[in-house]
Amino acid sequence: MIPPDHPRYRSLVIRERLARCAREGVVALEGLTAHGRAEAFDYLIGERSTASAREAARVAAALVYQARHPVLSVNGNTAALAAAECALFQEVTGCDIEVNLFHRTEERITRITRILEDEGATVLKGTPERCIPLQHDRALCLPHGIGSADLVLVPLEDGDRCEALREMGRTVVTIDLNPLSRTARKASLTVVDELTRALPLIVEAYRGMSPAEADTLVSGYDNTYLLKAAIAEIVRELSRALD
Ligand code: PTJ
Repeated sequence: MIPPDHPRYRSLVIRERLARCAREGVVALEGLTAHGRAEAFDYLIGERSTASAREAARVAAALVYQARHPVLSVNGNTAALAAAECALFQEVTGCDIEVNLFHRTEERITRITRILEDEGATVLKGTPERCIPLQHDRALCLPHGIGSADLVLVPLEDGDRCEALREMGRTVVTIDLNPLSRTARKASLTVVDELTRALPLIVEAYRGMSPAEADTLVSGYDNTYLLKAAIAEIVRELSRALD
């Protein structure tokens, strides 16, 4: 039992949830190390949505707004941390949701689908095909889902699929606390923020979006500039850390 007045209460509750989800087979064991790395980066940005993250979230909303067929790709960590946020994202944007796993088993797909559906999401189903030129199981996608998406939102991604999707001409939006990760650098747009903070920011921006604002945001953004701004915010946070 974690005492609610513990100074790191939220962080400890989230760790406990991820550990339980790992025991239940929803989160891959490797997902726990991915979470640890993210926690470290979250410390560095001050555990808050920075100005550049808020700007990136508005651009993400604009890209989704303009997309013909946006798909939110969900893995084990994303389902364990943010199933409700994913369901709300779908309700507001009308996107498809597909479960796509690096450590793929049918049992994990079923469990993750159930967690999303319990929160009210509709999850695409069907027979996957090797739609992406990759050697591992992330190649397996639904032809009517990621296979035909023009935009794929890939939170907590592991790099090579992002690159392959970009080479296929798709728009890739990622949410990743690590501004230096391969995904962060290869994506069309990276929101350097914690998943459960970033998704609601994108939803909020989407709700107020107009076609003209979407045009302005999409034509004016530069992912490298946003990543450099995120790094500058980390440096500023560090320089104030012990004041
Ligand atoms: O469920 P599976 O089988 O698809 O596997 C999922 C994992 C996460 C194990 C797999 O995708 C993986 O190994 O990912 P990586 O290469 O560790 O990359 C995950 C990225 O997401 C890292 O750069 C982390 O910093 C980032 N990340 C992890 N948790 C969060 C996060 N970014 C934002 N918010 C988080 N909560």
